[in-house]
Amino acid sequence: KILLTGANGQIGTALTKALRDIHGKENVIATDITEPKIKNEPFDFIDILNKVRLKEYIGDYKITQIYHLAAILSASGELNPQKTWEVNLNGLLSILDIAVDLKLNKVFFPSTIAVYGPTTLRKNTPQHVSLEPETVYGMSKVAGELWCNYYNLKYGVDARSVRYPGIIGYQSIPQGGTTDYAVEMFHAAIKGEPYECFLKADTKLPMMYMPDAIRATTELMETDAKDIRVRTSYNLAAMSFSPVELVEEIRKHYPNFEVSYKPDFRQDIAASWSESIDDSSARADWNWENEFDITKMTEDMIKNLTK
Ligand code: VAH
Repeated sequence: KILLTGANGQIGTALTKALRDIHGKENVIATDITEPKIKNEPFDFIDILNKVRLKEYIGDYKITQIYHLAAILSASGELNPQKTWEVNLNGLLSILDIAVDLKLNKVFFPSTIAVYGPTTLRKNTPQHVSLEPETVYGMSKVAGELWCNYYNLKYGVDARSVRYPGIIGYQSIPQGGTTDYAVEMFHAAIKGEPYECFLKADTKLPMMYMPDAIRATTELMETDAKDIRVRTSYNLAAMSFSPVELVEEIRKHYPNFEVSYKPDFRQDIAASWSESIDDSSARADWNWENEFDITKMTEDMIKNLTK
C-alpha cells in the first residue's frame, strides 16, 4: 500500500490521482492536514510532526511506499523560517526513521530548483554543483537530499528524489510558491481579467507541465534500484521561460490579455535560482524525456481550464 503526505498540495493532488490510476484507489491512501477535495476516496488527517501517530498509522495500514509531499514552499517559508525548517526537516527525518524501523520498500522525496543559490552555475546547472540557497525552504531541501543519501548509505533505505522545476497544472491552485505566477496567469486570462505579475518580465526560470512532473516521479520510482546513481536528488528539466514569454504564448489564445509587473520579495528568491538545468543524469540513468514544451502546455492548460 502507498501513503502520500501533503496529498492536497499542488503536486500531491495530481500525484494521488496518477498513483490511484496505476495501483488502484484502495491501495493509495492520501493524507494531509486539510480537507480533501475528492470525498469518497481513502483519505486521513495526518500531521507529519506527530511521529507516533504517523508510525502507528503506517504500521496499521501495512504501508510499503511513502510519497512525502508535505512541506512549506519557498515564499510562504520566508514568512515563518523556524516553522518551515521544522516541518520540512523533522517531517522527513520521521519518515526516514520509520522507513528503517518498518522496512518500507521505497520513499519519494520531492526536491526543487530552490536548492540552487546565487553561487550555483545559472545556465545548464550541472547535477553536482554548489548549493548555497538563500531561502529556508531551499536550505531544508538541500539538507533533506543529504539525509536521503545518508539513510540510503547507512541503512539501505531506497529513497529517491527529483529536483522539480516550477510546476504548472490545472488540477489545483498552488499556495506559497515563487513560480505560482504561471498558474495564476492562466486563471486570469481565462476569466478575462488583467494580471499583476509579482516577478520581473524577463525572469527566466526552469518550468515543467504537471503531466511531465508526475510521469518523471512514477518513472523514477519504477526504475530498478541498481540503475539509480544519484541518491541526493536528480536534476530534472523540461523548459525555461520568463513571464513575458508565457504572456506571448497565452496571447495566441487570448489576444487582449493584459499583464502588469509589480515585483515583490519573490523576485529576489527567483533571481537566486537557476535559469536552466542540465538533467543528463536523469536522462542517462532512467531515460527521462519531457513531452511538453510551452506551446503544448499552454494549449492543454486552456483546454482543461475552460472545460
Ligand atoms: C516554489 N513551486 O515556488 C515551488 C517550487 C521551484 C519552486 O519549489 O516554492
